[in-house]
Order: sequence, then C-alpha cells, then structure tokens
Amino acid sequence: HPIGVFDSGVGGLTVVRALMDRLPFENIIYFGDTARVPYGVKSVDTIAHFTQEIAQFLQNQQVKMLIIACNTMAAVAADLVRASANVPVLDVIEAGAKNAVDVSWTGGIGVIGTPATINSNAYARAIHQLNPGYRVYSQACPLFVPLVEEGWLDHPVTKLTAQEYLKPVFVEKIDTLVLGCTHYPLIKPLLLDVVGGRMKLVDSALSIADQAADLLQSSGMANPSHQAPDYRFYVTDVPVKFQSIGERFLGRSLNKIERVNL
Ligand code: DGN
Repeated sequence: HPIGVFDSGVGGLTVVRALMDRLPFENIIYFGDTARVPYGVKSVDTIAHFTQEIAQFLQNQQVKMLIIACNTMAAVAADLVRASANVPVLDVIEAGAKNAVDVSWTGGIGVIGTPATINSNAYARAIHQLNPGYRVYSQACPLFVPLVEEGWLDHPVTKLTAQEYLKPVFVEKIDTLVLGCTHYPLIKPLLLDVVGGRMKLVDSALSIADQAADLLQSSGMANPSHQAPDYRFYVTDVPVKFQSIGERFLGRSLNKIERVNL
C-alpha cells in the first residue's frame, strides 16, 4: 500500500522529495488541491471541509498512512483528520515542533510560515506541549510563497524580503528557526545567509520523513519489496503549471499526473 501525502497545491512536493530520499522503496500518492489553493486566506470551516475531502479520497486509494504536508491544513484540521481516519496520520507541525525542541539549546525558537499558520498559533502550542518553558517567536512571511513559486530562490528581491522579515530583533532571541511552510526549504541557503550560519534551521519536510520512517519500521508497515516504487500525483486543476513548478520542488521530473474532481 502507498503512503498518501497531501497539500493545498504544489508545496507538499518538498515533503515527497524528502520521503523519496529517506524511504526509496515506498510507493507514494500525492494530492495537490491546485484548483482551490491558496488555503491560507480561507476560513477554518472551509479549510477543514476541504481537508476532510482529500483525506477521504486518499483513504479510498488504500493508503497505509496519511501525511499532512501543508502547514496551513495541519494547523487547522489535523485533529479532525486524526479523529476520522482509519490509518496513522502524521503532520508537519507535530514533526517540526518535536525536531525544534530537540535541537534548541537556549529554548528560544523562531517560527516562520503563512499568515494562517502563524495566526493559528499551532506551532507554539505544539512546542509548549513538549516543553512549556520554551519561548516561541513567530513571524508571518506571506511574500515567500510567491517568490519561491516564481523561482527566485537566490535573488536580491528575496534576500531583501528575508532581511525585512527576519530583523535582528527577531533573530537575536532564537537559536532555532522552524521553516513552517512547505515552500521554505527551497530558500534554505538564502535564509541561512540572512540569519547567520550558527542558526539551526528546522526543515519540517525532513523531520516528517524521519518520523514516517520510524513509524513504518516500528509498526512493520514498511514495503518489503525493493523494486522501483510507484509515484502518482492527483491535482484538481489542469496539471500543466503543477508540473513545471513541481519539478523544481521535487528536483526531478514529474510523471503520472492526473486531474480529478472531489
Ligand atoms: N502549503 C502551504 C503551507 O505549507 O502553509 C503554503 C501554500 C498556501 O496554501 N498558501
């Protein structure tokens, strides 16, 4: 059975990329709700409703595990998906928060994400559940998603934008910065340049791939076959833009993309 990964659009492919590297023999089905993206500006009710629809679609495809790759969906609807799913559910916020608590040594953690993710306070809640003494500083960075989708990964405009969001007053208080959005791993080198090489960056795509690997191993659900895995991609809008932007996120060519209606 495949692993089901879903996102509001193309961004969750950073999670798929991490999974392909970490678990090279697992089949993966990805769902990107490209017709309805962005979720970040929609109401909690709407996001929860869309998220449930996608989780159901993937369970109908017989996935053995659900991975919520989108921070916005995880922030708003992870509990709902967990309550109704009949397979294990992992989400990027839980994974990223755990990793941040593990690597921070001063207890000062910064979180960056879309406005919806930051306003939900989900990362701060998850971090405080693990360690109530840690201090969480959050910064919404709404301009990063379009800059990354434009491909301006190493561009002066992106660097200036990052310098504006990540001012010294913010950076000074933290030793660990959580990349709380699917798109941010693509600008990791630029961000490291802006916040300084000593900052620990938590890439929740890598964190969740590690968590998925641990769970598959401990539960005996890992794919025993060592054949080339099957990757399938479902989108709700025409696939052409998903394909061109997605290949940059995935770092390899994208095949088997199918448009579906929910
Ligand atoms: N995938 C979203 C996230 O991780 O927050 C970013 C894209 C969006 O819906 N705005």
